Amino acid sequence: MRTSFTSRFLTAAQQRQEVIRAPVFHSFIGALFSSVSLRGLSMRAPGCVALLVWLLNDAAARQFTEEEMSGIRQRIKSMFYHAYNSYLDNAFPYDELRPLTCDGQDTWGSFSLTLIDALDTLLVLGNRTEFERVASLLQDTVDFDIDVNASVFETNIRVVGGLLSAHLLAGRAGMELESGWPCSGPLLRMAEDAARKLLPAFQTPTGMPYGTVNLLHGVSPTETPVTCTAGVGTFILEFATLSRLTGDATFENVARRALRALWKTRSDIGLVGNHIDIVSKKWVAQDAGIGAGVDSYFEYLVKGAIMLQDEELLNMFLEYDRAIQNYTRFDDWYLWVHMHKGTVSMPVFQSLEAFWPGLQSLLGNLDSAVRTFQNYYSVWRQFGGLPEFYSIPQGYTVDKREGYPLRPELIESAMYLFRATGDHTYLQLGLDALESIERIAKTPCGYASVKDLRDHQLDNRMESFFLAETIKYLYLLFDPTHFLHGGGTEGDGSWEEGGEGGQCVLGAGGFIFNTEAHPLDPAALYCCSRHTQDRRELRDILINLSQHDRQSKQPTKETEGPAPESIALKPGEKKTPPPLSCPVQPFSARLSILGQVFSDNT
Ligand code: DMJ
Repeated sequence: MRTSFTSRFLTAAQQRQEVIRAPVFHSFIGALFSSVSLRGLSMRAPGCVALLVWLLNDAAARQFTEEEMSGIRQRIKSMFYHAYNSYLDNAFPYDELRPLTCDGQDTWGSFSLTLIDALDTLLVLGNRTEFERVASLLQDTVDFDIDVNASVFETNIRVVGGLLSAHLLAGRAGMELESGWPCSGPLLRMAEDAARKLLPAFQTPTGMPYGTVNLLHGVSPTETPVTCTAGVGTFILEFATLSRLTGDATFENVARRALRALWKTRSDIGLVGNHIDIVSKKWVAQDAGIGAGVDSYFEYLVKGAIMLQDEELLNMFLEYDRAIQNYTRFDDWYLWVHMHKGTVSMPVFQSLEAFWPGLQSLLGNLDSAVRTFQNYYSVWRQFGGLPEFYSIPQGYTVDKREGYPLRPELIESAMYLFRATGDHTYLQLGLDALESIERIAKTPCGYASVKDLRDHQLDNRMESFFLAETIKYLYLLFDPTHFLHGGGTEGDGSWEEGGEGGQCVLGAGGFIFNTEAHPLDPAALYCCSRHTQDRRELRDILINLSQHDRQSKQPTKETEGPAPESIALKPGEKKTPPPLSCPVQPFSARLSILGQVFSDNT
């Protein structure tokens, strides 16, 4: 069976050039909600895969009652609190808990990463009081003015994403909100503060960012220009959210510039590699695939398209997807191929790739998503977890990549597919995951990464994504009427009001999860953009009026424009709010400010 798979994908590789790449036109809405699978069934394995799918479906014949699901939700909560309390007791204010030695360590920075990453999970589990306590604890204790070299990518998805999400959920948590929320607020200011520290990384000739930045001093002169693809293309969700909430376009602009620069580097056959030199634009690692180093780039094109209703991002993804389906997909597995030649370079499934069926289901490509999920689920069942790398022809783990660091991706896909199909197979995976993790990874002090799935050796590490993502997706899988699923139509998903005079209807358009599972609310972006637009119009009026006033009083150098503003702040410098910073001022109040300007000048 293994040999036959190898020969099948080699044959398929030879046949690849004969695959008809039909030009397909999709309207924006149509593309989001209809299937755009571009390959025929010709390469799918007939017998063995069909049997496997049948067997797995048969296993899924088991139906979960509401009572069982509620019991499982309680078990997931206990899992969360075992890990969370242990982090607080033994590791805070360090970034992470070390679950074997029962202490803490800084890993991705020095900003209590686990607490920031876990904050919105508290609310997802319904713990408003602890959410509120931690939100204010973080405001008092976390400082981003630190001499630390931090990953631009990780700081963005975990810290900026976590704070933005907590900011947007603060209303639902019943916290006291400052006037102007959701377009202003202390957690939003923290997110902006952290993101501003990342901006120096984007000041490159191409606009593609460096991988690491010192939070106090900016990019080191010795910093390597080589970074991974996901490190360039995983900013649009957080940065567009920041820009649209605060009215400062800088963040969205740098994220878009990086995306456009990366898009231009794709190969003639429409693929991108794994690592790129962001100064010379040369591809340093030329393996193309959907896993480590690339994964969230594709995720952000799709989710960015949905959150921002952005056709440019969607079209980029659809073009990549055509090439991915043509060159990398074999029997609903996705392999690694050479980005220029399309020849197979690594017939390996990586656990990070397990987000793909969920992403495909967002695009409406359900059939293919279901089949790919079944492939990945078969690996889970073989090992009781997903090894980092799995050799598809050999049907076994890859040397030195046998670990399972409690990643969320397969559970994440199960959540999307259960929402899309209602098939209880996905609940079964959830229960398997819960039981495996309890059995293999639980320690008296938390949950430990599995170093080797073959003998269940453990590593002294509990990554922050275990609380931010793995447990959150697991809980949401078993809570189909949770407000994060409902978009205001199901369960307790009642809409929430915010903004001036309650004019923002929040949560109405559903939520988009960033790649660290932090939910973002597109309705808030829309609402605050409207206020920003009003504010800009008002500012333009004021500038015109004051220029007119100055010109009439003294002759000036007419051609002199405003000094170009640096996008980054100097160390220790704080951003001063623009003179008209209240985002939700009623129009009548703005008129009175206008009146004030007149009266001051007269
Ligand atoms: C998370 O930090 C994010 O999901 C990221 O995109 C990929 N890796 C981990 C989880 O596995």
